[in-house]
Amino acid sequence: MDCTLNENPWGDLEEKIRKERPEVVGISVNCTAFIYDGMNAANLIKAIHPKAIIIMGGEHPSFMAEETLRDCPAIDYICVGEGEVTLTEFLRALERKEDLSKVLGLAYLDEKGNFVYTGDRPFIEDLDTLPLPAYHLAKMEHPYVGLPSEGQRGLVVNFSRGCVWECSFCTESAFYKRKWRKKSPQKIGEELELLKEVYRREIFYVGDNTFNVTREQGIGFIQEMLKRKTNQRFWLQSRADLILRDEDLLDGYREAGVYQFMLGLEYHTNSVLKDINKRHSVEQALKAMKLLKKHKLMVMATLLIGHWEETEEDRDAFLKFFGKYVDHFGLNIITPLPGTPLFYKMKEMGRIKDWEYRNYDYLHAVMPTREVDDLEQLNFIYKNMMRRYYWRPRELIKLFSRNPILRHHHRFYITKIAFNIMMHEIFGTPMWVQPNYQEYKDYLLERGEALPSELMRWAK
Ligand code: B12
Ligand code: SF4
Repeated sequence: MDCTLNENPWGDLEEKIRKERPEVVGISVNCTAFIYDGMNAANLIKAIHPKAIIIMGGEHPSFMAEETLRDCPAIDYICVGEGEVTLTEFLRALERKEDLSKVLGLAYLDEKGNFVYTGDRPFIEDLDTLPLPAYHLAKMEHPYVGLPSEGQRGLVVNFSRGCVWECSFCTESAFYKRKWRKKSPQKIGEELELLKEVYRREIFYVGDNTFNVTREQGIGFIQEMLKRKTNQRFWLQSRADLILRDEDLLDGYREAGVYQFMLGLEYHTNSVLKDINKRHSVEQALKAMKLLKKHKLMVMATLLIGHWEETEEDRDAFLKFFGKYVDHFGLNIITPLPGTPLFYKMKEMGRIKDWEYRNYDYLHAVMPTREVDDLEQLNFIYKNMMRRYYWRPRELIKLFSRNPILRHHHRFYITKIAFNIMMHEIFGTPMWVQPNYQEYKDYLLERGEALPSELMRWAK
């Protein structure tokens, strides 16, 4: 059940649990910002069906297993790390009433309330051994199961896991312990062909942290797509230094259907890049952007502002630098996401000012800078940078670009995302949820005495 697709998520969840009385419920929480909703869901499930065994997985609970278990006693187990094998063994052990402490990758509190971690689950070495994602179980025709900027023809797919670099703010290299594993180009081709034939999907955001960690993976992908001629389009994620390394493959990528590379370029000064352990230079970033343009590939940059030493002049230079080359960008505020090296360092230095995890979504400042101590002021500065970027004539012209992808993206960004952010700021409308989304506490109020009163006390 993907609650983000349900117009009445809390009610639908309650109804499903009451009807199906499941023995085990798995809850997925990837974003730190959503951890409280995961806890609310666990409390609701436990209250209406106390026999249900609840296991939670995903990045945030993996990193903060003990904290999560103590904050929400309704959660019985946490799957730490990759889920496929751990969950299978967990269910098998439950069924056979075997000792769960022998199942690697589990965290729980024992009868005395002591925290138990059963040990690291080894990573799945060969991702080809996994079955295809169960697309037939997903609501593929739902309007939200698409690519926001590309609609129903679009989809997010995943062909590798992890990354071998170690940027200080990055949860994924921490989650996958700097290990990179991939599906073979042939398996990728099979999946894409199925998506074309059965689900009519033609355009993909490949959510891999770093698509081309090895040249071979890029070459294999290009060959496979040229061979299959499925005529699909791709937006890949990579790094500036890898674009330079694989310059000779860029035309091949384009011919294979790639229309855009998203690069984590982050900032325009080498001192900040060094500080966040990015391991590429500003010069490399500039060269990579120019190369992509030369090979008629679009440049999307993900960027990070809000660094400790940052000044107003830095922000001006930042906008000038990136505004010149990128087709579009994802502007984020540096966030000490639990589990990252940045989190532990900032915590130790006492720089984290806001511990409300709902704000850990890259859109809210939770740490001050040397110059600006007030987080609200930083949030204002951030929004102002967005405005300054998007209201330039150069960007507004893109609303009418002849490139349909760029045109759609800008129209989507300005009418939907920017509008949602504005509504969030003015009216406090929650983000990332359905337009008629009901807050959990409002749902409890509406249900009144039909639900146990403790739920309101535990609600987060
Ligand atoms: C695709 C994606 C999106 C898509 C989502 C589209 C969709 N509906 O699928 C879009 C672009 C919309 C998006 C938006 C956002 N995203 Co996003 N996204 C991703 C991305 C790239 C891939 C997710 C994925 O499919 N992973 C592949 C699967 C296999 O891995 P997994 O989900 O971790 O699951 C495994 C384990 O965690 C575990 N597991 C997970 N759940 C469970 C449950 C149980 C019961 C068990 C046993 C195990 C288990 O088992 C799984 C298999 O091994 C990840 C980065 C990444 N590579 O994971 C970021 C990521 C999840 N996103 C992130 C963020 C911050 C956001 C936004 C808040 C950003 C923003 N400010 O706009 C929004 C939130 C929107 C929303 N409502 O979710 C962060 C979260 C970081 C954090 N700790 O908070 C991530 C990790 C990227 C990052 N490091 O910045 N995102
Ligand atoms: S290169 Fe990207 S995915 Fe890899 S560690 Fe850095 S931010 Fe994370």
